[in-house]
Amino acid sequence: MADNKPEVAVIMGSASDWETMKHACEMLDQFEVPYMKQVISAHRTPELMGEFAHNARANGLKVIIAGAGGAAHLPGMVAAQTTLPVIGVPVRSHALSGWDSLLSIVQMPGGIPVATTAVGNSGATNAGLLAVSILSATDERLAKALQDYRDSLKEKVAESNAQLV
Ligand code: RP5
Repeated sequence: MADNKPEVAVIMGSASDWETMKHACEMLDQFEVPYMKQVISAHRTPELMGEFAHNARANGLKVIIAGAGGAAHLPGMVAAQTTLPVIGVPVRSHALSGWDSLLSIVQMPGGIPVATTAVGNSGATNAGLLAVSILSATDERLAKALQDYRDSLKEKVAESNAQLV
């Protein structure tokens, strides 16, 4: 749900991360949360990253989802420059299957938190859901929508028994 007043930013180090990060956007679309999406590279566009992070709260953002692969410093470097919650998504890399991305993002030294998800598509999906969950602390509509979503997962499990033939 692209909007003039996004509450969530979905940023990624490269357009090559989009195939993964689109799953976060799909969840935000599903819950009708306004968001923006942008390629911001920690090493190719460090000034843009700093400007984005420094202005994020003043620009009305409430949660930042940052996906990156390899030496994945984008989530940590953004978290270092904003007090907004940052969710890091480790994108699966070619060389090390995402181990490098995961360890780069998850091992933040104490003081600057990054909430790290699983590697890849599931992680991006959960990043979208976690952003919704954070917003739901002060948004009744989202709290109810999340409960409905959980109930639908429960129903799917019950229905899946019919496949055991
Ligand atoms: C990181 O390097 C990006 O997050 C991406 O996952 C990885 C490879 O980038 P490209 O070479 O595909 O642009 O910065």
